[in-house]
Amino acid sequence: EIAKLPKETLALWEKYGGDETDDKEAFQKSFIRHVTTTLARSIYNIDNFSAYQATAHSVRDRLIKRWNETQQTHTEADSKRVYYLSLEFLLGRSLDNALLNLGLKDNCGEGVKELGFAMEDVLDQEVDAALGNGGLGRLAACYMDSLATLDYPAWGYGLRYTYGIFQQRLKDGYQVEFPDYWLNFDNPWELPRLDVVVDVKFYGSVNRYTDEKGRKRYAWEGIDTVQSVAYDVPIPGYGTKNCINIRLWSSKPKRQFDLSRFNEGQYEQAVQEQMQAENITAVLYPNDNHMVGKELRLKQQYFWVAASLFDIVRRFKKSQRPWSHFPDQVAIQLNDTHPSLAIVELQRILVDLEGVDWDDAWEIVTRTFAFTNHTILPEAMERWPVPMVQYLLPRHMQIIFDINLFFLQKVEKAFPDNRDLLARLSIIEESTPQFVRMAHLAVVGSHRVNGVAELHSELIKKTIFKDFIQYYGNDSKFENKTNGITPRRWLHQANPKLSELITDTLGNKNWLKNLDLLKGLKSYVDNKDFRKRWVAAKHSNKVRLTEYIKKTTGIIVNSNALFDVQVKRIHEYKRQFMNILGVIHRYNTLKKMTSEERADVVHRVVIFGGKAAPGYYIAKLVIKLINSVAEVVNNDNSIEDSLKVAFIPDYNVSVAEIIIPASDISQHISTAGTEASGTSNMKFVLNGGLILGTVDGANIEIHEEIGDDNIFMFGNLAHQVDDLRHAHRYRNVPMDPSLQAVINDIESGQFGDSRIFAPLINTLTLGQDYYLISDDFQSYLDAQKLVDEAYKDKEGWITKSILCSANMGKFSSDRAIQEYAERIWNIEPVPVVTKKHI
Ligand code: F55
Repeated sequence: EIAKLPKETLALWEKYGGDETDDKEAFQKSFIRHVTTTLARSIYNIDNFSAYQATAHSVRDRLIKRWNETQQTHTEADSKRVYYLSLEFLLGRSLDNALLNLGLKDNCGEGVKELGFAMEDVLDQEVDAALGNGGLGRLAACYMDSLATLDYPAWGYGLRYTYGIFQQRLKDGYQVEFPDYWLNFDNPWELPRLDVVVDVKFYGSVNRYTDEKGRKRYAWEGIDTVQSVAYDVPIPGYGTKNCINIRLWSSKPKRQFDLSRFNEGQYEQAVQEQMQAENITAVLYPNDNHMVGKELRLKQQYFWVAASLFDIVRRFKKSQRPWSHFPDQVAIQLNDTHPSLAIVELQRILVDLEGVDWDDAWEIVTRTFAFTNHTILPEAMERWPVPMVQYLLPRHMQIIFDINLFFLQKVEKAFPDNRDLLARLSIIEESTPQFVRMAHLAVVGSHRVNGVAELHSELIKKTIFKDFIQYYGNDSKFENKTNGITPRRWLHQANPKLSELITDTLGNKNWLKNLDLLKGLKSYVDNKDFRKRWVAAKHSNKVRLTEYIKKTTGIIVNSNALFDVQVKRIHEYKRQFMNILGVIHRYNTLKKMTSEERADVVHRVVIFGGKAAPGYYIAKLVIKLINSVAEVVNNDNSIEDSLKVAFIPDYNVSVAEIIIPASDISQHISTAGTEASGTSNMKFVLNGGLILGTVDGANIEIHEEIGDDNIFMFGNLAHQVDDLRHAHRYRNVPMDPSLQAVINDIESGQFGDSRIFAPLINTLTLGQDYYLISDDFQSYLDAQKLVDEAYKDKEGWITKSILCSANMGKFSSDRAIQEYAERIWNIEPVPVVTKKHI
């Protein structure tokens, strides 16, 4: 109680609190203080890494102040909050982003320079926070940036993995994985909240009893308790004081040791319990778009969901409102099905612990949750064996059965005697053993379900959720929310030259908060000086990438060549295989040409990057093939540097920031209907790179925004896929002749021992070409030809590049978040008022 403090005490707080101002001198003072106290070093032994740490800690001090003010403001306002539950937050580096968003960049840059360091080198010391696989995790990070920037009272909840996504190295052209022990050198971007601890139970049994009102009640007696400790990651908004929080949970044993066992000399068992608890948040599962049914993964999910809901409910209870107000105070967004147990956990809290009647509780639950689907690939659908759920979470399993029963009873009423419909809609798959279909649970437990691009949102209604449409109707529950990306990181930070040009041209930085303003660039498309600076920015990004390629692969490429990029997780549906097959076709075409003929062709550098899941054999073979082709092509002097191939190792957020601004063409060539949205496609085009893509995901909407002249689209359409697959399965479809020629080249040993690649080639033959490479190959080669032709017209290409960027306003994550806020969460911004330091 501040009011009860003596005047003198208050005066001291006012006098000495909050001296971390934003001017250069104050920054330098804190830098030196952190070198000497936090790091226990001095001017005599400080290197770039210490300079990074001192800078980071100085920025952290200022972040924490804003974070505190934000939390106080939100507590006082006590308005509705949104909670974004995501098992992955792929944040990347934080220092540059914090400097930019706090408006400290210039003062800090100068301050650091005067103290003897180059800011670029300092920024380069930071290790990525890589707590995610790919698109889904990076989307969560972009959304947190926009939530903060738009002043929304929002929280993220996730897990603090000790090991993020593995580091990728290459040996003999093969991927090898190394652990990503990112916390090795302390993490200045987290605030350990060792006092915020939640007990999470597992296993045990369920007891039935009659309560004082004579109602049948159930109580779960868990036997294995693990502690969940909060680590808070502040996320500053751009051009606002708002600084929101991502709360990451870390597991630790409830008791340090089982002392009785320890005393009995059973040291190993005593330590084992401790290790099992710590195991829960040890490692991020490295699969994207693929489900692995390991019990530890299910434990991760419940551990995270239980701690997060305890926290959310505790916060709600402070305001002493009735439970019926819960959905007016709390919106919870489920990032894919990974947190679907939250639906069950909230129902359990309300019914078992708070004594709310089942139907009232279920109304509260369904009004609270909304669910985002990111894929329709069958192998990615989460299904958990009923016996596993029963053993780990016996009460939750009962509740799932009850949720299902009451749901199916309603369906039965609407569609009497339609048993097939009931079976198809059921949350339980009636196989042996039975499975819990997490996507069905998420749909039934949410008031809104959204896909992540227009085509994808239509497809989910026709495929995986078709039967739900029959029951709920077409327009009630299912919506589209096309993904977005934050222009702060993906243009301003990653491409400072282009950003500066845009700001100079438009006269201010307002475009960073309102990306639609980029269309103002269109009137400069013929301005000579503007075009010159545009090209110069692109070229300097290509030079930067050229140096990076040399440093990481030893391959020397020409920065004047066309840079053709495909960087994303390696997956059969994304068809990096088709890309490298196209490269082989190009190579052998070039080899057949005379020197004079070759003088006319556009020189290309084909750049690949991306990780394969460690257990994904075919994806790993694709990496090997790319490197084998690169080896041959790059060392063949006969083609006179007209083609180079580079696989950049360890693709991650920071590497993306170097690659994306340097591309001329990027490839987004998934089999139509398989890539839900894609988000890097947006990043490339925003940076003035063109797309070579299929009619899939957000490519379609990008095409709509930027127009026919500025994109290269090819291939079969989503509605044709089923028929084509059917044909491959039951008829003898001859392979496309150009593709057959390329396959023959590989099999002839042109790229080394061809036996290595047999399983990969078999996917096209024995595997019935499930991803339809043969069907799209000719149209792909034709589109590549058009790219070459267009690139020869230098001036025409510059125009395309400018118009690409200028028309990308729609794909800001600010637009996406505003749509979620208005249509799904029903939340309002809460601007942060600057508090005094008391
Ligand atoms: C990770 C773990 C599991 Cl169990 C399943 C999926 C993933 C995952 O990483 N998915 C993912 O990244 N999906 C992607 O989401 C993006 C954001 O919506 C989309 O743009 C992209 O199309 C989709 O593949």
